[in-house]
Amino acid sequence: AEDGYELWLRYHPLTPGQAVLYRGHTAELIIGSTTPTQIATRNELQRGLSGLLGQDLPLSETVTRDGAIIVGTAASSPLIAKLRLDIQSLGSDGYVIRNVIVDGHPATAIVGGSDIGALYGSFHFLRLLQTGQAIDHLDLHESPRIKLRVLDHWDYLNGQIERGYAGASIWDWWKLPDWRAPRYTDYARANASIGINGTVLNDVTGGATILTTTYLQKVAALADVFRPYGIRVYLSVRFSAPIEIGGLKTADPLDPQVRAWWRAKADEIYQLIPDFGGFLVKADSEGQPGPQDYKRTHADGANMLADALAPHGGIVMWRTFVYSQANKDDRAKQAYEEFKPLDGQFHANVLLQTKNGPIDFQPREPFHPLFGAMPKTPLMMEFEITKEYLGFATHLVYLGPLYEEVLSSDTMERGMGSTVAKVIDGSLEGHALSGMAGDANIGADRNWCGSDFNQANWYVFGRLAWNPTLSSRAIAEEWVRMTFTNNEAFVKPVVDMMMGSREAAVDYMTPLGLLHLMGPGHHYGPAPWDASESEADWRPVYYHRADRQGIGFDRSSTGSNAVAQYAPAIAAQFNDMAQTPERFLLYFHHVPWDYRMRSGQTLWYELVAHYTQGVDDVKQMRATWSHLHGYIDEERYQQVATFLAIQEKEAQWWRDACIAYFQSISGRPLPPGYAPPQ
Ligand code: GCW
Repeated sequence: AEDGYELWLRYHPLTPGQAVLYRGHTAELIIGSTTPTQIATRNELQRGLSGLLGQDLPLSETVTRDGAIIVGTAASSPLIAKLRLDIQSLGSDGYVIRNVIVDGHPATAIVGGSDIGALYGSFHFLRLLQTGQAIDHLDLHESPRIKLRVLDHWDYLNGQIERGYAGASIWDWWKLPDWRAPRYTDYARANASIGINGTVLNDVTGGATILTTTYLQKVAALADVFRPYGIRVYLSVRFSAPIEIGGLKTADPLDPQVRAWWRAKADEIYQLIPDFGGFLVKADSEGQPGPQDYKRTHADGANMLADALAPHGGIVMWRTFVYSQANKDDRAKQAYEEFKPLDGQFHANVLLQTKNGPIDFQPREPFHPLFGAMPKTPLMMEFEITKEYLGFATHLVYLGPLYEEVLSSDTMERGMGSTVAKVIDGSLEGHALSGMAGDANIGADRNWCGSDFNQANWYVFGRLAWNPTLSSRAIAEEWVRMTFTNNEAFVKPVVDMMMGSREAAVDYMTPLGLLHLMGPGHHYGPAPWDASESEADWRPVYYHRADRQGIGFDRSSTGSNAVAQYAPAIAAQFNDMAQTPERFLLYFHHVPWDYRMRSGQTLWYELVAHYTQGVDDVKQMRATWSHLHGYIDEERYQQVATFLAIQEKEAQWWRDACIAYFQSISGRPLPPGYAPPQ
């Protein structure tokens, strides 16, 4: 049965027409099998090639015929050393895939800067076959632009997942360290296939238990499984752990005993896990403990942990998602206000992990103003892969365009072209450390992600972490071909559907720069009317600020002045209602209902039109899918069809609820021809 377990690594037989393309180039496999990574690479190639081509490739020590595939590194293989391929500049994770001649025989060389590079190259080679590309004129040179490509799991030790919509955690803490479920290896394969090289196993708001010896042994077992695939483990740590599990009276980062406790804890971890990656920290945010509890700064806290890890080569990913004082005038400003003054104070092994936008993973936000504002500090991107605000498991929303929109935004930090991608890959300011994190959507469901299409969001995250300038459309196409079929009649409409899906969700949930209209707490479905509880800044009404005159949050110089956190040229643009891109209009301005939009319509009519457009787009997605019956297996086809029906019903719910509510505030008539709820 097609339960989606294989993800994009399906390796089902190619059609005879496709297989014929590869026949002359897949005659034998020459690959070392000394190290665990080499063995993993060989196993993957054998599994992939025999699955795709329907026959096993003979292993060989030397090139004996045309069409050999030679895999390895110059250091591990004299045959490869003799090829003298220039791969130095590509670094250890990089690789070259190239057609060469060996002893008169045409061959394909997959050469890594290290064993891991060769593993990445092998996955790339398999992808070429999976996506039906020619392999007879290859000269590919690849290396990752970002150093740390990390999944953050929000998994609690009791198996629950914060914002998880795909079942329970895949980490079976009760059976670890003895039972190493085969799924852990499949997890590592899937991640390595897209270049992910780190995983934070536990939630950022969990307790300190993970740092006890008992749990560290379990963590070490997972690290052992992941190591051959180039994946390091990291842990989220609770700032007050020295109190909770260390018996100390304080967690003050400048207290010598606290510092000694963390040093000893780091030493213990590295005894068990020599290549441990480091710590992720959520501090002084949403009730979490942190250095501010002791009147210290984020830099004091991060540096203390960094110093404990530094002797072992570990790093700290310190989150900038701080969000503490309920009555600040504008939540969007807090991170910049707290962190910007600390630029230059962080030790060399600290990255500041910053969410893509200033609020919280909304369907659309402008890029976070910290990108481009802290030149002396490596900023790490945090994207949310799990669709907390985007319809959980069932809504089909491909996040590639969201990620791409943020990465290609221009911060103007050093003039035009200072994109967010260049800030986070370190190239703009010459930082050696760089990183991208994705809050994982993985759970124990058979299909890992709660829906087949959610797998694409894990995939696109990994591909963009490898190279943040890739096109999300090209990535979608790769994924569709690998996950479903190479049949063009299927690929083209499905890629188009994916590419439009995020804008559809923006339209039926939060168009024109609105955000956080979701029901508080669960974040599913519309509740723009919600003004409950005293913490006013957590409620939808606080974000949209609709009144009789208009709607939107004034962040211009007449309002909270959050615009001033951007570079001057961008601030000037966002400060001016007429120049603000309409997709961000109500994020930056409180706009009269009768304001004329670029279309010539009033804001009120335009708002209604966007909501209706969102519903129409989902109807179109459903229609597209209904024409694709028969191209893929029945199981996955039917589930997608059913989920799209749910999405259409709920898009309609969003539209009707939001328009009814906003009309009760605006008092404006509905546009002529508006179809009321059925
Ligand atoms: O988006 C919010 C989520 C919380 C999450 C928090 C964070 C891990 O609603 O569930 O907690 O962000 O990123 O810290």
